[in-house]
Amino acid sequence: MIPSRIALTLPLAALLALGARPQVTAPATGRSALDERDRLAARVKVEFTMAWRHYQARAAGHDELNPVSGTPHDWTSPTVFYMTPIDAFDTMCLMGLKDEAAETETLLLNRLSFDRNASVQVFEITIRVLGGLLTAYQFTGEPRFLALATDLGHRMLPAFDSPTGMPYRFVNLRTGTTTGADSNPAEIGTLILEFGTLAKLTKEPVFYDKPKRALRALFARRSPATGLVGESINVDTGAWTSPTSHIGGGIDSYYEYLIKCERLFGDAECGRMGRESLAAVNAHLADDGPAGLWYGEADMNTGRRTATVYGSLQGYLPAVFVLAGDVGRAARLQQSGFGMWTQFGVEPETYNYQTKQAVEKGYQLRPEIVESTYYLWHATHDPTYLEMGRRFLDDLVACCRVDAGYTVLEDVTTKTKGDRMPSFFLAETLKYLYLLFAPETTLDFDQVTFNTEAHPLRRTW
Ligand code: DMJ
Repeated sequence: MIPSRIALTLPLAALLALGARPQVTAPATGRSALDERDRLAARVKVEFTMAWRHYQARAAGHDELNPVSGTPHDWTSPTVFYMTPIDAFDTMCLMGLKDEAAETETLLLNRLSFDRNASVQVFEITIRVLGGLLTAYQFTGEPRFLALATDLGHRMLPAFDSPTGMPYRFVNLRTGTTTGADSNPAEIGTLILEFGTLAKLTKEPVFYDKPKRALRALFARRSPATGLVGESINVDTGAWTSPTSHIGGGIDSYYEYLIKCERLFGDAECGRMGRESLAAVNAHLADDGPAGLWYGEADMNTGRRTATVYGSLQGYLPAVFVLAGDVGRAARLQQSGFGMWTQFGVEPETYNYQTKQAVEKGYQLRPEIVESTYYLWHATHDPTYLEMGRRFLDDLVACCRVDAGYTVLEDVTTKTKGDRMPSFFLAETLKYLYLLFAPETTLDFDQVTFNTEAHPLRRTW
């Protein structure tokens, strides 16, 4: 039972002064609130275990589960990466699921081998597999995880051998052949946390230097007029192939990694590039009015507004604002995102915040809004965010839970179900929900930097 409501706490009052507009009521604090958090954490753990067991029953040895049809889905055939186990492993460790973690560790150590004639997407494999292997190593101390990560890192290094230093999108793990010169800021700029950690752990600086050079090359090509970047760029020529700027998919985690690069490695140049980029974003992409704070799209060269769409991927930005020290802005943007969620009962992939209509109506079980809730909870200890998290959990159970796990929605307005449980649901969505409710001793937020797939990297070097 959720305890009785109490008056707003001081941190929230401070946020209100900054313009935040909370619409959820705060639950009680004290012993009963702690009990309630324990109960919610236990619920998340039960849901994770249920989803994992169904993956094991119907899709073991494959990348992902299609939970409605009860069939497996593979990124490559046969799978190279065992995407769900590798992505979910550190969540099991954090939840104390010892049997599941032991079984997964054995599977990964016995089966993973990267000497494959397979062309893989550098960004996805870095954030899910390299990130997962590095945290598996840091959680277990098992040197074979680091050896696998090192092998994978070496096999992906040829991706950086473009004339600009910005990586190609795809690399063949056996031959080093690269393809995909038309790339984007997210795929170019979301590599340094994982490769950089590998550099520190192996003492091979090349793993840091190459993604850092890519970040510099990308930042140098921002518009001199606005400071914004576009959404696609050719890594051979360095020319922008789309001038559309926004904070969503294709650009999103570039901003995130600039800020986190300074947090994890103490790299002040990354921090400077990150803060400059966020200032440009706030100057040209923010729409701040009576309908709340939103971030839309603009032409990178002129700053002219080209669309007023936000969406589920954009929900990471409050978390980045928290790390950058702007908690007031984070709280206001989170409130907008929460309004988008509650309008439909589950958020849509994209949403026109002027017309208040869903544009792309699907929901991919994405974690970003939960991730920002966890960061805001950590920054404010405002119980409003616990209540927000409870709402997300209830809605996920009501709308996305099926007999054999959790599924994406095709349409949040009708709640029509799709048939996929992406690996990030276990790696991120349920992990952030669990950490929101679990005792803070479960993971010391200040000692870790989450990669964009929610793998918590620690500065152990
Ligand atoms: C994840 O793979 C990562 O969070 C990535 O940064 C964005 N897309 C998905 C989750 O939505």
